[in-house]
Amino acid sequence: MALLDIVTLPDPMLREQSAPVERVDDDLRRLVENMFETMYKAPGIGLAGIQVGVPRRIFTMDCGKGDDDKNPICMINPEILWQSDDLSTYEEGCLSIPDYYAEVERPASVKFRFLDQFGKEQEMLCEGLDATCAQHEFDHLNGALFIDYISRLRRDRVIKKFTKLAKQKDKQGIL
Ligand code: GNR
Ligand code: NI
Repeated sequence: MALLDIVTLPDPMLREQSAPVERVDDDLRRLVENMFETMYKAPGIGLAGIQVGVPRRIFTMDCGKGDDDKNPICMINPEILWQSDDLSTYEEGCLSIPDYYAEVERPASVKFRFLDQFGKEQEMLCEGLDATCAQHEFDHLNGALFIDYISRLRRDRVIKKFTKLAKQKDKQGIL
Protein backbone atom coordinates (compact mmCIF):
# COMPACT_ATOMS: atom_id res chain seq x y z
CA MET A 1 0.00 0.00 0.00
CA ALA A 2 1.16 3.49 -0.73
CA LEU A 3 -0.02 7.05 -0.43
CA LEU A 4 -0.26 8.85 -3.75
CA ASP A 5 0.38 12.55 -4.39
CA ILE A 6 -2.76 14.56 -5.10
CA VAL A 7 -2.73 16.89 -8.09
CA THR A 8 -4.06 20.38 -7.30
CA LEU A 9 -5.25 23.46 -9.18
CA PRO A 10 -4.03 24.91 -11.55
CA ASP A 11 -2.42 21.68 -12.83
CA PRO A 12 -3.73 21.27 -16.43
CA MET A 13 -3.99 17.53 -15.81
CA LEU A 14 -7.26 18.23 -13.96
CA ARG A 15 -8.78 19.34 -17.29
CA GLU A 16 -7.83 16.15 -19.14
CA GLN A 17 -10.35 13.66 -20.42
CA SER A 18 -9.62 10.26 -18.85
CA ALA A 19 -9.51 7.15 -21.06
CA PRO A 20 -11.43 3.92 -20.37
CA VAL A 21 -9.77 1.24 -18.24
CA GLU A 22 -8.93 -1.63 -20.59
CA ARG A 23 -8.21 -4.43 -18.12
CA VAL A 24 -9.30 -4.97 -14.55
CA ASP A 25 -6.23 -6.86 -13.31
CA ASP A 26 -3.98 -7.03 -10.26
CA ASP A 27 -2.16 -3.84 -11.27
CA LEU A 28 -5.45 -1.98 -11.38
CA ARG A 29 -6.53 -3.47 -8.02
CA ARG A 30 -3.26 -2.22 -6.53
CA LEU A 31 -4.09 1.26 -7.82
CA VAL A 32 -7.58 0.98 -6.28
CA GLU A 33 -6.10 0.02 -2.88
CA ASN A 34 -3.70 2.96 -3.03
CA MET A 35 -6.51 5.32 -4.04
CA PHE A 36 -8.64 4.19 -1.08
CA GLU A 37 -5.70 4.64 1.27
CA THR A 38 -4.95 8.11 -0.16
CA MET A 39 -8.63 9.11 -0.02
CA TYR A 40 -9.11 8.01 3.63
CA LYS A 41 -5.87 9.64 4.70
CA ALA A 42 -6.62 13.01 3.04
CA PRO A 43 -9.40 12.76 4.33
CA GLY A 44 -11.87 12.81 1.48
CA ILE A 45 -15.10 11.03 0.51
CA GLY A 46 -14.10 10.52 -3.12
CA LEU A 47 -11.01 10.36 -5.34
CA ALA A 48 -10.68 10.11 -9.12
CA GLY A 49 -7.71 8.59 -10.97
CA ILE A 50 -6.71 11.89 -12.57
CA GLN A 51 -6.35 13.42 -9.08
CA VAL A 52 -3.43 11.07 -8.48
CA GLY A 53 -2.06 11.51 -12.01
CA VAL A 54 -3.73 8.45 -13.58
CA PRO A 55 -5.91 9.57 -16.53
CA ARG A 56 -8.17 6.50 -16.47
CA ARG A 57 -11.94 6.30 -15.93
CA ILE A 58 -11.90 5.14 -12.34
CA PHE A 59 -12.85 6.58 -8.97
CA THR A 60 -13.21 5.52 -5.36
CA MET A 61 -15.72 6.89 -2.88
CA ASP A 62 -16.98 6.30 0.66
CA CYS A 63 -19.72 8.49 2.06
CA GLY A 64 -20.02 6.40 5.22
CA LYS A 65 -20.00 8.25 8.52
CA GLY A 66 -16.89 6.67 9.99
CA ASP A 67 -15.12 3.52 11.15
CA ASP A 68 -18.32 1.61 11.95
CA ASP A 69 -20.25 2.95 8.97
CA LYS A 70 -18.06 2.35 5.92
CA ASN A 71 -19.28 2.16 2.34
CA PRO A 72 -16.27 1.79 0.04
CA ILE A 73 -17.25 1.93 -3.64
CA CYS A 74 -14.98 1.75 -6.68
CA MET A 75 -16.44 2.59 -10.08
CA ILE A 76 -14.55 1.67 -13.24
CA ASN A 77 -15.72 2.95 -16.65
CA PRO A 78 -18.94 4.32 -15.10
CA GLU A 79 -21.94 5.34 -17.22
CA ILE A 80 -24.94 7.36 -16.10
CA LEU A 81 -28.11 5.41 -16.95
CA TRP A 82 -30.61 7.81 -15.42
CA GLN A 83 -30.74 11.00 -13.41
CA SER A 84 -33.66 12.49 -11.52
CA ASP A 85 -35.30 15.76 -12.50
CA ASP A 86 -35.31 16.89 -8.90
CA LEU A 87 -32.12 18.54 -7.75
CA SER A 88 -30.33 18.82 -4.46
CA THR A 89 -27.74 21.26 -3.20
CA TYR A 90 -24.62 20.40 -1.23
CA GLU A 91 -21.64 22.40 -0.15
CA GLU A 92 -18.86 20.74 -2.14
CA GLY A 93 -15.13 20.67 -1.72
CA CYS A 94 -12.37 18.99 -3.70
CA LEU A 95 -9.02 17.55 -2.65
CA SER A 96 -7.58 19.19 -5.77
CA ILE A 97 -8.87 22.62 -4.63
CA PRO A 98 -7.96 22.55 -0.93
CA ASP A 99 -9.90 24.66 1.57
CA TYR A 100 -12.40 26.02 -0.94
CA TYR A 101 -16.10 25.21 -0.67
CA ALA A 102 -19.18 26.21 -2.64
CA GLU A 103 -22.79 25.14 -2.96
CA VAL A 104 -23.52 23.11 -6.09
CA GLU A 105 -26.91 21.97 -7.40
CA ARG A 106 -27.05 18.55 -9.09
CA PRO A 107 -29.64 15.82 -9.79
CA ALA A 108 -30.70 14.37 -6.42
CA SER A 109 -30.60 10.73 -7.60
CA VAL A 110 -28.49 9.09 -10.27
CA LYS A 111 -28.29 5.53 -11.53
CA PHE A 112 -24.83 4.31 -12.53
CA ARG A 113 -23.56 1.26 -14.39
CA PHE A 114 -19.89 0.40 -13.87
CA LEU A 115 -17.36 -2.36 -13.33
CA ASP A 116 -16.20 -3.02 -9.78
CA GLN A 117 -12.56 -3.75 -8.91
CA PHE A 118 -13.17 -7.44 -9.68
CA GLY A 119 -14.36 -6.68 -13.20
CA LYS A 120 -18.00 -7.45 -12.37
CA GLU A 121 -20.69 -5.23 -13.91
CA GLN A 122 -22.77 -3.42 -11.30
CA GLU A 123 -25.69 -1.01 -11.27
CA MET A 124 -26.25 1.35 -8.38
CA LEU A 125 -28.86 3.95 -7.58
CA CYS A 126 -27.12 6.74 -5.70
CA GLU A 127 -29.03 9.21 -3.55
CA GLY A 128 -28.20 11.96 -1.09
CA LEU A 129 -24.49 12.59 -0.54
CA ASP A 130 -23.66 9.42 -2.53
CA ALA A 131 -25.30 10.97 -5.61
CA THR A 132 -23.48 14.28 -5.19
CA CYS A 133 -20.13 12.60 -4.61
CA ALA A 134 -20.45 10.11 -7.49
CA GLN A 135 -21.37 12.95 -9.90
CA HIS A 136 -18.45 15.07 -8.63
CA GLU A 137 -16.12 12.11 -9.30
CA PHE A 138 -17.72 11.35 -12.67
CA ASP A 139 -17.04 14.98 -13.64
CA HIS A 140 -13.32 14.51 -12.87
CA LEU A 141 -13.19 11.75 -15.52
CA ASN A 142 -14.24 14.38 -18.08
CA GLY A 143 -11.95 17.14 -16.83
CA ALA A 144 -14.79 18.97 -15.08
CA LEU A 145 -14.54 20.50 -11.60
CA PHE A 146 -17.20 21.69 -9.16
CA ILE A 147 -16.03 25.29 -9.66
CA ASP A 148 -17.39 25.03 -13.21
CA TYR A 149 -20.87 25.36 -11.65
CA ILE A 150 -20.22 28.62 -9.77
CA SER A 151 -20.14 32.14 -11.18
CA ARG A 152 -17.31 33.03 -13.53
CA LEU A 153 -16.20 35.79 -11.18
CA ARG A 154 -15.82 33.40 -8.24
CA ARG A 155 -14.22 30.71 -10.40
CA ASP A 156 -11.64 33.10 -11.85
CA ARG A 157 -10.87 34.32 -8.33
CA VAL A 158 -10.22 30.77 -7.06
CA ILE A 159 -8.06 29.84 -10.05
CA LYS A 160 -6.07 33.08 -9.65
CA LYS A 161 -5.49 32.36 -5.96
CA PHE A 162 -4.18 28.84 -6.65
CA THR A 163 -2.05 30.02 -9.59
CA LYS A 164 -0.41 32.64 -7.35
CA LEU A 165 0.14 30.05 -4.60
CA ALA A 166 1.74 27.63 -7.07
CA LYS A 167 4.12 30.34 -8.31
CA GLN A 168 5.16 31.17 -4.73
CA LYS A 169 5.82 27.51 -3.96
CA ASP A 170 7.76 27.22 -7.21
CA LYS A 171 10.01 30.10 -6.16
CA GLN A 172 10.57 28.60 -2.72
CA GLY A 173 11.48 25.33 -4.37
CA ILE A 174 8.59 23.33 -2.87
CA LEU A 175 7.92 20.29 -5.11
O1 GNR B 1 -13.77 14.97 0.02
C1 GNR B 1 -14.59 15.43 -0.77
N1 GNR B 1 -15.75 15.95 -0.27
C2 GNR B 1 -16.83 16.27 -1.06
C3 GNR B 1 -17.85 17.01 -0.47
C4 GNR B 1 -18.97 17.34 -1.20
C5 GNR B 1 -19.08 16.94 -2.51
C6 GNR B 1 -18.06 16.23 -3.12
C7 GNR B 1 -16.95 15.89 -2.39
S1 GNR B 1 -15.69 14.97 -3.14
C8 GNR B 1 -14.31 15.48 -2.22
C9 GNR B 1 -13.08 14.68 -2.60
C10 GNR B 1 -12.71 14.96 -4.02
O2 GNR B 1 -12.13 15.93 -4.40
N2 GNR B 1 -13.09 14.08 -4.92
O3 GNR B 1 -12.85 14.29 -6.21
NI1 NI C 1 -12.79 16.44 -6.46
